[in-house]
Parts: sequence; structure tokens; C-alpha cells
Amino acid sequence: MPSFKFLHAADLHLGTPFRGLAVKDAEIADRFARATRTAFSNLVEKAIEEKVAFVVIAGDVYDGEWKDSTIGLFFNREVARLDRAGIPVFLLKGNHDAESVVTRAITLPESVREFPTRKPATFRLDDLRVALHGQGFADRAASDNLAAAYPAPEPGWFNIGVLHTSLTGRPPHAPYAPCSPEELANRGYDYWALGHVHAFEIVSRDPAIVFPGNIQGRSIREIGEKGAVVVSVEDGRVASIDRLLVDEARWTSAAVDVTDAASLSDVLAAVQPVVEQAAEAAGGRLLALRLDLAGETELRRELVADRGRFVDEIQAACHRIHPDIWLEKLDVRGLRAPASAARGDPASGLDLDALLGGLLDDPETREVAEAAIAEVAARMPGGLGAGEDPLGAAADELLAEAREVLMSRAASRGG
Ligand SMILES: [Mn+2]
Repeated sequence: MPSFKFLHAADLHLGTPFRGLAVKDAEIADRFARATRTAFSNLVEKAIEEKVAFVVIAGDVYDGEWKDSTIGLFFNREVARLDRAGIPVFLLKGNHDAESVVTRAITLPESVREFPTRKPATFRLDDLRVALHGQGFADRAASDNLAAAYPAPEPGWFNIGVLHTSLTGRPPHAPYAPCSPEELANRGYDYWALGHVHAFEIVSRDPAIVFPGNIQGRSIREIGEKGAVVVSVEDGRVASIDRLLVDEARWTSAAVDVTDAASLSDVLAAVQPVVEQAAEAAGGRLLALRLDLAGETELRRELVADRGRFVDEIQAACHRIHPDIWLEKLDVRGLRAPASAARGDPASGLDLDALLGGLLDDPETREVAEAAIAEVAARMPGGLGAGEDPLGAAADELLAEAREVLMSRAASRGG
């Protein structure tokens, strides 16, 4: 049996509307938005370089119905490069690009073959003695165990099952095409090329059951290295599974301990090594970095109440380390004030902290506050940053922040 390598990718989500980066610079936001496409171009480049025998894409090539033909033309242009290099591509439709979801299409090169959605089918590569079995999604929700109907393995061939699934459940991913790793293993295939779950995971080695993850992180919920896997097959067996990183931009979150920080420069000193490490891990890529500040510090109130100044200073510190690191968010919820910190104004006998706490617990006050927040949120522009929380935080967080701002102002008036 010949030895060969193949590339397994999934969840390209081409055409994803971009959201969730609070950068003020539209050009930077645009670069993050383009990263998904560039990552796929990188993947094609590397597939050709690595001389893989074929490419498998296990669902969600597209994020949804095309706005226009741009994204379809882009995909055709890229797979045509694989076609000219003699590398066939096997495609499967997932929930995001199910037959009923993406209705527009562009004719792709003949060497690109797509699994049907009504029943499973098998594609054969005779020279390599490889059989690929798969069934795509007809509709967005696939509640049946699609794998149960996949054909028996081709005896003496290298059998690959291609499937878009969350197995027995991988929150937050919707539970589609449910099946257990044991059921897949019992099918008798050599490799299961899965898609849908955006985090890389080798679920099993014998047989190999693999989620390559998505090829490009698209928000702070998709952090770290992203790419595909290159699988080497020797003597009809999987010899190695290697990650092939193709992401163009990266999302990372890191904790910074600012315990006992007494000044801005103390905070910056704590931040610096964390950012340096993130920069090194990102390998020069465009990086969106979320920092979670934590620890007990007398600066807490100032950090919460005057967050904008700290955000600017930390952003500036990031740029001193690398020009392409952008502070995605400065999370200060993990900070604690020292137990000895003054509460309210003892001279007036007013415990402002307790008073505000009482107000936040009052249903009527909350209702008024939430209505005010909703009114502001509705006026925020769409597009960049327009996620579930257009203001970048839920009502609870915003109210807690407002409390800190008031406490801080009261403290500085008193002091
Ligand atoms: Mn999916």
C-alpha cells in the first residue's frame, strides 16, 4: 500500500460577519475581518508545498447564505489552485452551509467533489486505495445520527469517514448528528475527519477521530493557534497527525496578577511579561489580546472608574512590545479592594457602598437602569462590536461598573 499525506480541515466559515473587537481603527478591524480568507489561502499554499495527496473539508466552508458571489468566487479561485496542482478536494456541507442554507453556487473544478446530503456516498481514490465516506447536511439542524447509515469499510483500503458532528455534545456547539466515539470506532474506518467543533481535538488515536478546529479564530471565544491537520499514512495506517497552523490573526486572553500594585507603573510592570509571552506565542501575527486583571490592590477603584486611561496606557505598552498587538478588552472584574479600604464617608455616617448595593438589588431601580441601557445599546452602530452585548458587557457588569465609578468619585471628594 502506498504511503501518502492528506490534509483535513473544517469550519472555514468564509464570509463570517466580523464582530467583537473594540478597536477604534477601522483598518485594523478590516484586517481581522479578512483573516478568515487569508487563512484559507495559507492553507492552500501549504497543501501544495507539503504535496498532500488530497484535501478533506468536513463542513461549514461558508458561514451562511452568500451576500453576493464574492465569497463563492474566492473559494473557487483557491480550490482551482489545488486543482492545477493535481490535489483533489472532498467537501461536506455542515449546518452553516447546509443545502437549504446556502442556496447560491458557483461551478467548482471537477476535482472538487461534494458528498450528497440525502444519503451517504463513497468516493474512491484507486491509485491510493483510499475510500472516503460521507453525508452532508441538507438542513441547518441534523438531529439524526448520520454516521449510523455510513457504508461498511472497503476491505484492504484506507477508509475515511467525513462527518459534521458534535459527537455526544461539545458545548457551546449545537448538538448536531449526535453519535459517540465508540459508535464511530465500531464502524471499522481508519480515520474520522470531523468538523463542527472549533477547538482542535484528537478524540481518539486508534482509530483516529479528529476535530482539526477552525482555521481562523473569529472572536475572543476562539482563542489560540488555529489551523488544519496533516495526516501521514504508511502501510495503510495513520503514522502521524500534525497540526498545520494557517491562522493569520490570533485571539488570546491572559490573566495578569496585579496584587499590591500601587501605581500605573506597577500595573504596566505586571502587564509587560504577560504581553511579551503572548507576542511570542503569536509569532508576529496580528493579535487581539484580552487581559484579565486579578488580585487585591488599592488601585482597584481607580482601575474600574478610570478604565479608559489604563486601557490607553496598556495599549501603548503592547505597542512598545509589538506594533500589531491590540487590546481587545481590559477585564477588571477579578480585582479586589484590600479589606482595609474605606467604605463610604465615615464623617457623614453614610455607607454609600451599602446604599448603592441596596439600589442594585431593588427590582424597580434595575428595571429603570436596564431600560436606559437598552436605549443606549439600540443606538450603537451595527457591524464591528455589535455582538450580543453592543456595549461590550451585560447589564449586571455595567451596573457594577457604575457603582465603582460613583464610589471612586465619592472617595476622591472625601480625600
Ligand atoms: Mn458547524
